[in-house]
Amino acid sequence: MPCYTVPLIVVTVVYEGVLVRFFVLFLGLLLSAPAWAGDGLVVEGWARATASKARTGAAYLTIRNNSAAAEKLLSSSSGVAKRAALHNHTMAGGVMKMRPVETVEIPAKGMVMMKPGGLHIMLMGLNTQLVKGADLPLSLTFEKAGTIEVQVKILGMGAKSMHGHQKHKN
Ligand SMILES: [Cu+2]
Repeated sequence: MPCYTVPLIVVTVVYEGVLVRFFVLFLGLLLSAPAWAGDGLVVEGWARATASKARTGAAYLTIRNNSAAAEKLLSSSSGVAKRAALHNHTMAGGVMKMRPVETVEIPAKGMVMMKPGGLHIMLMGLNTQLVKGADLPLSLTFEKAGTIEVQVKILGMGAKSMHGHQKHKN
């Protein structure tokens, strides 16, 4: 079908950029596949890139609980930091404060989404820079699922003033 072939090539050339972008997007989707899935839990997440000398960082998880029983995130740790503590931001007297939280409950058939300004995993005593594009290893201990190892993508630094982490005391 030569009459179809020529327009097809033209269309392909014109849309090549778009196609490449779709391909990259598709790859991106593949890369952003859940960091861990099993036992009714699906864990995804990201961390924020840090400056070279930074000693603290933050990671944010989205945890889906597809089971009929509530689950609890009890603790976290990372090979690249002395501590990886569960933290939350709360408003106290009109001031945003960071507080450690004991556990993070993920309701049955529900989810928890950590995000800047809210729940996060606070990385303290970083022994390496969190470089954009690299993976951050996290070890997460759940009440029922036990300890699982995940790798989350390190994204750009974004808004630097979002957290008061610089003032954070270990
Ligand atoms: Cu924090």
